[in-house]
Amino acid sequence: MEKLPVEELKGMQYKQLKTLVYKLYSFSEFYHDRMKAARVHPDDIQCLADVTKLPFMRKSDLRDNYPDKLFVTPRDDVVRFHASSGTTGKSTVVGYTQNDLDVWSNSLARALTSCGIGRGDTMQVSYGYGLFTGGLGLHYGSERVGAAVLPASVGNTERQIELMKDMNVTAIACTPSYLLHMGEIAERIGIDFKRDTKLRKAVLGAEPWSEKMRKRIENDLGIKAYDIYGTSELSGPLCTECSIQKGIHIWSDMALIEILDPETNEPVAPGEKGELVVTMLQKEALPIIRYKVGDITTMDEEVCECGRTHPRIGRIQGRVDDMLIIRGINVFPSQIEHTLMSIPEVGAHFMIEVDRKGELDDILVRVEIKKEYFSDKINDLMKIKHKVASALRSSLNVAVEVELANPDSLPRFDGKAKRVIDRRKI
Ligand code: DLL
Repeated sequence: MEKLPVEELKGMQYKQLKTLVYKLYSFSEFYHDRMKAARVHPDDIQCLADVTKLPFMRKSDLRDNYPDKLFVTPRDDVVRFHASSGTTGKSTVVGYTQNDLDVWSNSLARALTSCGIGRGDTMQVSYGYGLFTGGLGLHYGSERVGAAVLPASVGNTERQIELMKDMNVTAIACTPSYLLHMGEIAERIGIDFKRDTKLRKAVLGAEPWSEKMRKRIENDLGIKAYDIYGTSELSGPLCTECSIQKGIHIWSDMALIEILDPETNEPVAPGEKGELVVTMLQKEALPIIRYKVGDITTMDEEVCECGRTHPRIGRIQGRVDDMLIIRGINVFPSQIEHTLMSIPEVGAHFMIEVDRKGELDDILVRVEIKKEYFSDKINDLMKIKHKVASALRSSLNVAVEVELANPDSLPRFDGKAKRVIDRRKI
């Protein structure tokens, strides 16, 4: 499958697309109405390029149909849920049939194999297990290639390093910043990754990172670092670079990708950057057609030096929206605003400051308190501060530092408010 001639792959994609569109037009009210509104009928899909006739899907569609109104299989066929941050207070929920889980694991199994990870490897999965797709996704993918999985999840870094050493871990899956953080802690406790551990490969993603960061990881820690990409709406972590490391292979039998100009929605010229738009060809519980992911990248359709014929996307170069990724968790400023505005003591103005402390992201939210709640008693102010911090923690799933500001002290904006200051350099 990975080396099928491109024309054969495209022919297969066309058949899959046609079947999917017929199915959704007939059985999903949402897609039926969307297609009607866009004046497109399944019969209009006559070739693969006709995918452009189909309407787009956005994260807001998932939010507006919270939690599971876009699911098309009977509820009893759903065997797993995951969720990621939405743009407001509500999460985006995704669901999987057993077949969806199998396809997802197979996608990762191919990907891990292409990075040289398999039987004989011990894979430490240091992505969060739970609603986030990283932990369980990599767990099942790694098991499928016969690696032994150490489901470490996140946190307790010293114990993670100790286990890594004692269990002869050879590969790790985590965010690039967490691996660098582990490196720092290891140094502090006198462990040298190169000398004292067997760790030699890492699949790193879920947040933006750069070639510079790759070099640091490879040189300082002696670990070959591969980029891994995915989003919860597409299933979770899906695809990685192969050993050639010239882009991330997106498996054509599972996903049909387009790169569009985010303003005009027209395809960009080959090799140019634009927004990634994905149609998942095999998803059952929560089908995804022309999903505007919001990530900016490029596409290369040339057959790879590794022999794989499936197209590759380049490094993610940014977002079309204002989504922040804090320690691998997606955070929308609108979500912060939503939470703050539901707290009576908080005024209308706030600022979000993002920085790197050591290797890890750090987020500070400065909020003005309303005049009537302002007090000179430290105790009263501490209570408000804790209330705000715990509300943000539970809605965003990341720890947030909170600083209370005097009424009327934070910046006001004439035009578009610029509430986010991101000082991180990657
Ligand atoms: O982050 C799934 C994942 C888990 C990917 C583990 C890789 C490894 P979400 O939480 O839905 O899913 O966040 C998806 O994270 O739209 C990108 O903006 C960003 N992202 C993911 N991988 C990369 C990467 C997971 N390799 C969002 N480089 C995506 C840059 C990435 N950004």
